[in-house]
Amino acid sequence: MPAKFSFQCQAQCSHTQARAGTFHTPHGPVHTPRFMPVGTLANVKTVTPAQLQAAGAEMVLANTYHLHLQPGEDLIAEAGGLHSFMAWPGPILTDSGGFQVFSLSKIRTISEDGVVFRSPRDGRLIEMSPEHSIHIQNQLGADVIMAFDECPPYPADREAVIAATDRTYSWLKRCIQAHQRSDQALFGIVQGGVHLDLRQAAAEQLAQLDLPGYAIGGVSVGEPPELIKKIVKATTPLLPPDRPRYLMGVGTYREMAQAIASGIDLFDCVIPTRLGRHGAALVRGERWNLKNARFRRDLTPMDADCPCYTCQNFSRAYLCHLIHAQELLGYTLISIHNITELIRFTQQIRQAILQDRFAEQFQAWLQPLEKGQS
Ligand code: PRF
Ligand code: ZN
Repeated sequence: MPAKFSFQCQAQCSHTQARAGTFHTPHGPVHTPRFMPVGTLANVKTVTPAQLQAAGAEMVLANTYHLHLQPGEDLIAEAGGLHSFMAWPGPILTDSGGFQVFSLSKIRTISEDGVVFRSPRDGRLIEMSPEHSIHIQNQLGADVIMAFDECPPYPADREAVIAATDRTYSWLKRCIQAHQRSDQALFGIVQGGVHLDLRQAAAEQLAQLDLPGYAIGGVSVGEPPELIKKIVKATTPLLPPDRPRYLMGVGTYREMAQAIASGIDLFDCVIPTRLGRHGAALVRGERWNLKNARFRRDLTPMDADCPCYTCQNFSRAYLCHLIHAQELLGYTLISIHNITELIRFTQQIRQAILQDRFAEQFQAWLQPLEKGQS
């Protein structure tokens, strides 16, 4: 662990693997378990940093792939790095671009060396290698940077998953070699698809490298949801207990509660902001479409118990009106609520772990999904 980082466990659940911890970074602490809002292009869509802070955000995400394409890491470095460019004073994590290259670009070639792809913006050919990704992330200056990995699609042949998992490991070693800054923590990523033996072998290999943190990637890519739980449960026991663990791209109530029960500390997901931009709110575990006629004359707040700016000041009827009129404020207000809601869910779990009441209080979320539930 680089000197400016540390991870302490404050409590361990006596019935599950859940733990409450604090991850210290050069830009402040992250209290875990915690949901991290996604700010792909150096902004959380429609939400200001002040609003994010009020929503309880500690660490936010940004994306190497997107920021390399626009506006470029040179400009961000010249601006003094991501923190000052986007005026976010707290911890930031950048994803490596590994996953985004595979999901968003027309790949030209993929080889041991790296990936060549066409920019979806202007069609130019761009090369991304482990060294290049780390160089870009060193320029961007986030507190946590991610290894450049290959996320195999689902479904994929076992042979193809083995190749991607092996490549992810050899790329990780190159990322470690290339990484220059001691004020940034490099996290490794466990791949292995839905094959538990491959996941376990990868976790054991990565654990040997003594990294400051570990992520589980390659889930939530179209596999049946119950497999996520199995993959996480099989993988976390093989990761070092004194390092933070991050489940990439996961962020529904149920998936987070179940992953926390297996010892996951950090999550990110576009769901709260994507839903917000479509006028949909996460309320007490449900999804509400604020466009619905039932809200048109409803002058009560969305959730009277929610401390967020939106629920404290505005009615369902007002939000329904804004969404119908396609007013931009509507998307902001619903995004603020949704982010607050998922962060608050993880904070409530943290409190429950500290009191050793997690298994009891969150029992309903730890059960498998039944028909009609979300
Ligand atoms: N790798 C990286 N980023 C990711 C993923 C991954 O596998 C996922 C998979 N759910 C989301 N984001 N680098
Ligand atoms: Zn609210």
